[in-house]
Amino acid sequence: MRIEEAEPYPFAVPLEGRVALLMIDWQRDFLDVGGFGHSLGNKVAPLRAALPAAAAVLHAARRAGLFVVHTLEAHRPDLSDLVSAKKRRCPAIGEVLDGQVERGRLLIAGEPGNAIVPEVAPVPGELILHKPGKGAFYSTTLHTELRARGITHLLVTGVTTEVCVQTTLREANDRGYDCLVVSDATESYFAHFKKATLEMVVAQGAIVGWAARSEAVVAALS
Ligand code: TIU
Repeated sequence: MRIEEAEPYPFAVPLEGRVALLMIDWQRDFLDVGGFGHSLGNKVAPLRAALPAAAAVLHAARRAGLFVVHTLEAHRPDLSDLVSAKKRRCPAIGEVLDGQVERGRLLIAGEPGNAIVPEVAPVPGELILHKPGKGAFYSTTLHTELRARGITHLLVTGVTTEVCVQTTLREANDRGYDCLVVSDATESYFAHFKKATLEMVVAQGAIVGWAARSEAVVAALS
């Protein structure tokens, strides 16, 4: 697989390499009005703009037989995996917002807000990983799951660009994966943070990884 149009230079997977797709935190907690992201004071609507591109890459990855991983920022109902510093700075985690009973507790596994939105919902055979941090490798089995399948390269979509996506890219990069973020399949509550993140990922000769638009990724997978 080779994505010629990638920045800062073509993203090439050698014959002995294997690619997986990471779908980061496409959960209602971040996309819905009344969810966790909204509770932090963010306008959530812009995040949905990245869903068509994320869905296109997901469908292309399935057709190509890639291993697909969906992550959720999700804490255990007893909050035993919620560090006190995170709770102190995000007190809404684990709470039910006033007047939002039907949404359940924020950022908790199994609650309505923790559902992946239908546009990119998992299908049987895809791995769903709950993560208590922003990065998908911290306190999860992701590295083990990828290594067990010989994965060397990652395509990454998700929200938000500068928080969970960037943290995961950096964690993956340090573990030896070559990563490409799909630039129109990720979004932030802050347009300038998205732009800056994509720039810093590909800077200095792909110091963290590569970026390319979904059309180029879908074409390379076809
Ligand atoms: N707040 C914010 O931008 N993001 C998060 O808290 N988590 C993820 O990015 N998934």
